[in-house]
Amino acid sequence: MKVYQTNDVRNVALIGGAKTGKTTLAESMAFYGGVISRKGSVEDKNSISDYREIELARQNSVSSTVLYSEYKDKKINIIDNPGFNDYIGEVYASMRVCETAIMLVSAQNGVEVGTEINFRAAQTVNQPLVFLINGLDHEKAKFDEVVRELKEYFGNKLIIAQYPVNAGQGFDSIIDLLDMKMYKYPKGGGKPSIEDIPAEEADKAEELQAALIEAAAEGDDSLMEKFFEEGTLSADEISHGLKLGITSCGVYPILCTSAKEDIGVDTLMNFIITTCPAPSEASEEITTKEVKLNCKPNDPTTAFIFKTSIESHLSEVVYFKVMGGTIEEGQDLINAKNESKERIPQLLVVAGKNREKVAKIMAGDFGATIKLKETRTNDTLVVPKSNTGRIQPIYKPEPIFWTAIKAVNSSDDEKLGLALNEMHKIDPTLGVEYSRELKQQIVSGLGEVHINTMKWYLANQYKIDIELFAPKVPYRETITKIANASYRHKKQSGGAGQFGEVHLRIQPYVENYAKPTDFPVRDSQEYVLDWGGKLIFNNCIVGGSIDARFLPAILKGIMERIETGPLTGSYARDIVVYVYDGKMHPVDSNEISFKLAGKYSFADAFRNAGPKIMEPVYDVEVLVPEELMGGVMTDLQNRRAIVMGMDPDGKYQKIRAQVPLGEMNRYSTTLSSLTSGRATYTMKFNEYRQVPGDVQDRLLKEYADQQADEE
Ligand SMILES: Nc1nc2c(ncn2[C@@H]2O[C@H](COP(=O)(O)OP(=O)(O)OP(=O)(O)O)[C@@H](O)[C@H]2O)c(=O)[nH]1
Ligand SMILES: [Mg+2]
Repeated sequence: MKVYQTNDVRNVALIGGAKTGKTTLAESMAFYGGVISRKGSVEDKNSISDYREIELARQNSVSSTVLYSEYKDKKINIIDNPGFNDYIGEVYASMRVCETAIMLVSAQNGVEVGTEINFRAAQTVNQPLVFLINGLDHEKAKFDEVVRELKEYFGNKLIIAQYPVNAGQGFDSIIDLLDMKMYKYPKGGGKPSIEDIPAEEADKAEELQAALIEAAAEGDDSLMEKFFEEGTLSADEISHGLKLGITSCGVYPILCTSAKEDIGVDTLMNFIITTCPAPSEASEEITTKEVKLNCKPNDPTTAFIFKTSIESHLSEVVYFKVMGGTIEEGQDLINAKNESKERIPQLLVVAGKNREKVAKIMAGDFGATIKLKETRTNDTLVVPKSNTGRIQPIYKPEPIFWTAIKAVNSSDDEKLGLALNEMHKIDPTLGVEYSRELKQQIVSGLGEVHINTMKWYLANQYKIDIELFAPKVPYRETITKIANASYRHKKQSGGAGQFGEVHLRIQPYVENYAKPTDFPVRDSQEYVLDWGGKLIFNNCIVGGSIDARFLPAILKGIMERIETGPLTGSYARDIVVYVYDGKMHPVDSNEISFKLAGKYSFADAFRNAGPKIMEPVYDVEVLVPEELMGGVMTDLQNRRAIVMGMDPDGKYQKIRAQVPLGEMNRYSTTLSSLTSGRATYTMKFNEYRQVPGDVQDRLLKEYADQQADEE
């Protein structure tokens, strides 16, 4: 494989809604560039991009694929992304390393859910974008209408740079507004013939070009001046202006293709190499050690790992972008995270399922290697002795779906743990966590389909049968009124005896709670509990009824009890305890006796202090198209939500609500079916609140039934 120089590389991410033709386009680009000798297809299950078993079975992309094409002595690295929402983590990873994202839009369907979601993702990370209307050979293709819709949704930064002459069946010609030529493609694909614009298209082409030139000149004063003086700009000048506009996210050019018929693929690649920013033209990277990198060969050598995958016969493959300097086979590097050594055993250039060796990879370009010891996605490799710091990590979307998981056969438990960890390394958006409190293994992800994909891998690749079920809710318990209790622990049959008696009072903890007046508080200690809330422990002993040395034992007894509240076995919180009296025995009193007396007197008092269950309440923000708001609101109200407000956001409304966690199980799936996938949401813990009476009754009954089952 040839070594490409920095300026001869372009990196593009193919993004967009599901089934808009990303994989087909990637195949067509690779074929056109001669990287593959035969064009495969998604249907025939022989594309270089959708090659994984799960992708062949489902006929859609499930993870991103790295490949490339060659055009006019330049290398175009391509990352083909899955379109389905739940895989948006892959889109973020590819945008992290590609200077331009190409957003495919179906010429038949126009703006779809996936278009909106990918656009929002691009905006989140300030990603330069080009729109590509694909499928223009389709009998229902409609270019002008789709452009209108795109502008309506995404604003006036969109500008036509190419348009189809005869969209629909028989589509074969594109007018390029940069060089004002018509590209006519032979049937069955191949090189287009370049022709003058036909007379009947001249007016339209000129009008559209004028708008394009204006957009191109916008970001550059000298171009603007020239445009005013001469009334026009050359193709190179338009290209230069557009490049500035693309890089600053000020312009989104619109291009057109039929990936299936290989029409416009040549003009697209030409646009990429002339008008999309080169790696060194994109905004600079600043490492955690404030080192600035501009994808220059003489920058300090730095490689950022943007993807890890497991390939059956190669074990782990890591994909990286060289952010500065050059990387050679056999080179010794260190991981900037912990300075552990890594040697690059093989340097590979990947095109989907195919790999080739290469001697050297220059700044700006992508490569892959295998058998690294502990370097994975989001890590940075740098040269030994001068740790120039880590590259900013990939944007990580928050999980919206949680489930508890366990192996059907407990003999698979350990295997399941290892498999989940491995899957998390490959896909950081798949969260894996063991909750000690709930005693459940919890996995989280970006939707139910994401979790089902994990299930598929566990069943088919790891051969583990699993069960998924709703995670438990981490309830808390507290009290609502003051109660006193006392307990005498006494054991005096044979051997050394045991004796301890404790009198205590408990009171709800709130800020500025009222102190008692009937006994003095001699010493007060405040404990912030690991599970939230507080315990205040007061020594109010007068006259030495209990020795000070027994107080820690009493506290210990209370702490044991507070971990398993009497109502539902959940942690208790927000309680003030006053130990105000008790009794000792001159011989038999010891720590264990006072621990038990503390524990049981506390439990007694708790039962009489109006105990209440508290539930975690989350701040939930739902972004929903205005016209679908009604259904979403009704559903939220059925979940005991308190709606805090609504803010308009373009064509959307942002609903802010507070919702108990117990009501949020599988919310992403319900929201998706209520809105055909057009709404998104985030949730963040806010606070614990007491549950309403009917909910408390239900929970008490559930816990009692569960205790009875266990006995
Ligand atoms: N008529 C027509 N069909 C196309 C075109 N591009 C893709 N298709 C078809 O559309 C379907 C989806 O194509 P893919 O390439 O798998 O789409 P994708 O965007 O990669 O899909 P996901 O990865 O699942 O999001 C396939 O049946 C393709 O043959 C096109 O330009 N014209
Ligand atoms: Mg695909």
